[in-house]
Amino acid sequence: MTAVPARTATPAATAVHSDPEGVYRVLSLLETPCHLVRSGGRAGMCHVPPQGAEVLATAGAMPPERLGSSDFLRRHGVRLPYMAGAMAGGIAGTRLVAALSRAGLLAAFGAAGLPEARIDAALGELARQLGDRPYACNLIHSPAAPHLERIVVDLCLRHRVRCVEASAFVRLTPELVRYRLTGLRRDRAGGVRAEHVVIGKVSREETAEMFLRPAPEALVRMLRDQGRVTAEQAGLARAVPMADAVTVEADSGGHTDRRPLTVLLPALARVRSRVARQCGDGMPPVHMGAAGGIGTPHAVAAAFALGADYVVTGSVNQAAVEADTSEAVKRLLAQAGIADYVMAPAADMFEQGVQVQVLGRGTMFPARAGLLYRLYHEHGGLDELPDTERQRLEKRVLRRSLDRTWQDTAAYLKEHHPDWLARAERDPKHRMAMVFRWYLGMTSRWAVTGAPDRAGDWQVWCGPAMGAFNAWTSGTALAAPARREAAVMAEHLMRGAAYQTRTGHLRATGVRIPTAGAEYRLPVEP
Ligand code: FMN
Repeated sequence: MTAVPARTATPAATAVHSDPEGVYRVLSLLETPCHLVRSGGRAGMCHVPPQGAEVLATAGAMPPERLGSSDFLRRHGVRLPYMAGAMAGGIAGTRLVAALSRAGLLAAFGAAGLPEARIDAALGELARQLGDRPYACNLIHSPAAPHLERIVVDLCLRHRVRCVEASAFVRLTPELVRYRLTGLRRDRAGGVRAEHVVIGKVSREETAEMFLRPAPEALVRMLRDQGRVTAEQAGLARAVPMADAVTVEADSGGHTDRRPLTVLLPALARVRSRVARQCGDGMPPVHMGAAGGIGTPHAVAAAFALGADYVVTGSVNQAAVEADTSEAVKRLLAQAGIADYVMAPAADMFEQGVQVQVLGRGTMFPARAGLLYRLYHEHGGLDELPDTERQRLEKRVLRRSLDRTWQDTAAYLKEHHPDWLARAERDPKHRMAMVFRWYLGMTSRWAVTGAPDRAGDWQVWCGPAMGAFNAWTSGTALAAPARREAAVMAEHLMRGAAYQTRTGHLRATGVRIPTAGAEYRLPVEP
């Protein structure tokens, strides 16, 4: 409401726009402040108020890098506070990680479920291609097979991976602590440098807390006594939290507690404040990110409005050109709506009744996997299955005999988990679980390879973020699977979020944004 003195500005910058297209153009130039002014008797938007104009409202520049935490950008050497979370089985593979890293964004390689040789090759490839650019490798907690954590940590150390995304940890393990501690150094100023960055992914208060505190002393002592970390590293452990960042995961694709982000993020931010108070000022701050359900600019903007330092996407990246899954699955994902997801039994924790969120449209997997869990729950072993159920299983689900499935399962267990084989030979219920897990494991593989004769069995981890992304991009260039490059998707999500944030600020000061300017626009050209 003040008249501003004239500034040196181009005529284009001082042009006052009141037509919808002109207003959108001004609002969408995010790198420049914008003003609502009254000039020559009419109100409109401009970048620089013309001489004598009355300024009614102002919004500062809002480039996407201004969202979230600038400290996060520095710590991880990235351009935007945006991360692509891991996708198991190498779906988040070298192509996806490298594409995002080259665009200045952080992405985690999906090491879970891959054999050692494939992780080794992928990390070698990333180190060669990316050098010092940012990227991460997923380290997934494997309580049933702890040696898998050791393998991944050894590979990360060998290939000098500077960041791990640690997920599914219900307690801290020696391997995760070893990774963190072997990166600790004293810097020249007498402080502590943590060269092995840990990003913990959690969905509960107690697991968040363990990442927010320093490594437990008993584990640190054990690693020191075993000579797996030096005495100096053990001594420095209490000066830093276990993680540099904690990703708070709400309703997501794959393993999920399905909590709303609006509940979870503020609750875990309170835990962070409490722990920070208890640990004192010397402890470096831990960034907190938001994951789960993020597939539109509005969702990104909402996560930052809730206080997130950075955002993490997952489901939408599976549809990216660079994702290592089949083109057929990407086409299926492109058709998914916001309600096309269901929970289905998880392969890794089938017996415990753990479920994962999967695509429910275009595949029969959820129903078939549900049948397997019901049969497992109701019967003591394969021999106890009623004939009708057995036939249904063999004809419609496995499409091979139970005997043959058991033979293949036994051959696999003999090589990879001989102790599980011994138990399956003794215990018919365990044998049934192993046979059913064969199906659950194969269904992911059939999806990744796009096996056409098994299209009805494809297991595709995915959450509603995918449907939201499809609805948002409908009728635009990004609707086509071939146009969904991961970095382009990220860029539009972040620019769109900055746009929505800035128009939100203007709205909060009483400015009425015309309908044409209410939404960030995607390119529509082919
Ligand atoms: N998170 C992990 O930490 N490790 C994994 O191996 C893993 N695999 C995933 C596989 C797929 C296909 C998807 C969609 C997600 C997976 N996630 C995994 C979770 C993502 O990294 C990310 O946190 C999550 O998808 C974000 O929620 P959204 O799906 O709603 O975007």
